[in-house]
Amino acid sequence: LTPAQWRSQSIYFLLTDRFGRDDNSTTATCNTGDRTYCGGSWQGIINHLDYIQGMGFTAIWITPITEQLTGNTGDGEAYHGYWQQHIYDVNPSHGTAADIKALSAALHARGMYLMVDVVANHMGYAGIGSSVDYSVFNPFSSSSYFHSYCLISNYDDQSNVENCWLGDTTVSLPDLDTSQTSVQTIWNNWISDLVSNYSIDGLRIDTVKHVQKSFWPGFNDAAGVYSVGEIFDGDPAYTCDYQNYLDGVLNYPIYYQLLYAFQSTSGSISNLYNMINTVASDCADPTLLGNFIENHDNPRFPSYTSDYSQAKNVISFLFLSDGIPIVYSGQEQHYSGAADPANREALWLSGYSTTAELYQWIATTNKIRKLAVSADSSYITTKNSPFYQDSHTLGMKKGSVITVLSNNGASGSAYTLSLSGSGYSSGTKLMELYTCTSITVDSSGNIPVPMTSGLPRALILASSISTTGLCGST
Ligand code: ABC
Ligand code: CA
Repeated sequence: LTPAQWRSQSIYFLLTDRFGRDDNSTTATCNTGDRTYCGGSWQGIINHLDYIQGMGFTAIWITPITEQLTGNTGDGEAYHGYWQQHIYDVNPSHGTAADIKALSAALHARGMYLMVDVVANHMGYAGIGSSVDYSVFNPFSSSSYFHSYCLISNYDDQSNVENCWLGDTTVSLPDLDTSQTSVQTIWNNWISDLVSNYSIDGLRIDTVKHVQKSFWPGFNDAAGVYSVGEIFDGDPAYTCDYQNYLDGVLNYPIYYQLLYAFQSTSGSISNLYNMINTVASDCADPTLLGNFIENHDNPRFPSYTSDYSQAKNVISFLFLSDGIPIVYSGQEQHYSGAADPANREALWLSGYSTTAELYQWIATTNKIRKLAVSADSSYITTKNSPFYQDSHTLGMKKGSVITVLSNNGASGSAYTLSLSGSGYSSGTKLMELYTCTSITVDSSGNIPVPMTSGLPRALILASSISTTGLCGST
């Protein structure tokens, strides 16, 4: 799938080990603190695609499929998939190559897509970096393919970030010398074959900032599909530059400001407002970024606040601003694990509840986004523009959809917001899509938006909802 085709998709991100099991158990224990395999598998994902599609997702992103170091280290097992040793084989703990192909086929039969996480920066080794037995790797079976051992010690020094090693002294992440032509050739051939063997539609690329920028265009081209890179950094100037080398990047700059704005009722709306504009100008194409508020590396949103209204606001933002929305498995169940490894709870323990409040909120929000896409062919490439802010409220407009967010929280009172600056003229008829309330722009050109309980609102021209199935239309 091309970048242009990915723009309108929505992605459900899961750790293969933690989403679904072959036996469909909803009780198998999974103690995150153990950092060991819990029994999820590729077949287990196939078994529960209805659950994912029921929220309106059109794609899944799965953790790396390559064969990993085995055994239990002082840092646990390689259940997450980022400690690879054999890149031409798949992780037998998750199933077989045939299972991955079956997953891909099952997704495609539903009109859904497969995004796979890949790692080009490093391999994984159980032991200190000074005593790695390189013969365990396939390929890269000699030290000559790697940078010499040093742990990353200074994140402000880009050459240290690129040429020294991630990991610790218990599990090393031997750092490939990606400046070598031989290493580049192996990776480019590998990614090209991987994408075609498993009919992969897109890539999430790990540890992008740890490899020199000039490596990425060749890798992205060889993949031939949309690639979104992980640059774990909240500075838009730093992170956006990578979009000049890869189709997309994960939107860490927005992640932080979205979190800060909604983690409490006193979060800064204006910092988020400003960051929307900064990212739109610093990044080459904000509509190709990957938006998220949770992932497997950071504390889950409910570990900061248990408030459901705040959780709904951040979800609405992910779907109704520029970029591709990404929801991390468990977010829809309001899981609250904090730092790695606590944020990697098994989804099956929720019983795959489709009545969960956020499951339903995501389903509705996905419908709203799909309505916007179908009502206006330029919606998805039209830049989101924030146009209103007060100390608790943000108003933004993307194409024909106005989104109003509030950080007042669930105990916020009911009031009518007089929303100025929308550009709509007096008498324009709108529909609020979460509550199906008709609203008419007032004589001063302000929109009287009924607010309550700190919940978000989404407004569209009343005339464009027919036939969408939203708000009783048929
Ligand atoms: C394991 C254990 C942990 C234990 C750790 C030492 O070992 O599970 O409990 O604490 C994989 C596994 C992890 C595992 C690691 C290391 O490997 O999933 O469980 O941790 O063995 C990606 C993946 C991630 C994966 C790897 C490695 C990379 O998403 O799941 O981890 O393949 C850095 C990397 C980033 C990486 C992340 C985990 O570490 O850059 O690619 N993620 C600063 C740095 C970032 C750094 C981040 C976290 O800290 O700048 O580069 O990410 O360490 C903001 C700034 C940011 C700053 C943050 C903290 O503050 O703007 O720059 O990030 O304001
Ligand atoms: Ca590196």
